Amino acid sequence: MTGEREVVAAALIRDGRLLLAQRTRPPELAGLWELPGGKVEPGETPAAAVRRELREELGVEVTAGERIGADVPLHDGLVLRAYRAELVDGTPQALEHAALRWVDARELGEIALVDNDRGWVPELVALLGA
Ligand code: 523
Repeated sequence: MTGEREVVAAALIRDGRLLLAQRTRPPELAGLWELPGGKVEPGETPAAAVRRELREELGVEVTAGERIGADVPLHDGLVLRAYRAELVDGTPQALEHAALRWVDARELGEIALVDNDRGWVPELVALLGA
């Protein structure tokens, strides 16, 4: 048996704002906003997956920090987990998303997030220092 496979999502915070990325796919998620990330590859640590996904999706170098919020069970034995991330180098660009936005706590409460990421809002608001 293989264990559950993890999907990582990164909470990148700078100057009291959280980076959100607007999905382009699949059609039912297109236009909704998420914490950027993706599937951990076999043999890869979650922290390495955070670094790789943000390099691929945003063109930045980050370090991955502590987990935040609860696990979110997905389809097909996948589990979604959020980690803090710190920007080390570069300016985020929407290389694989429709757009990027840095949101404050109020904007985070109003933007159309993907359902799976909604449960993290209280922890994220606390991190934003609202
Ligand atoms: N989510 C999600 N929230 C969130 C992420 C990064 C991912 O709900 N913040 C879901 C969306 C998909 C699954 O997790 O159901 C995999 O995310 P995806 O598609 O961004 O990961 P990839 O790009 O690694 O997966 P492939 O489609 O296989 O390339």
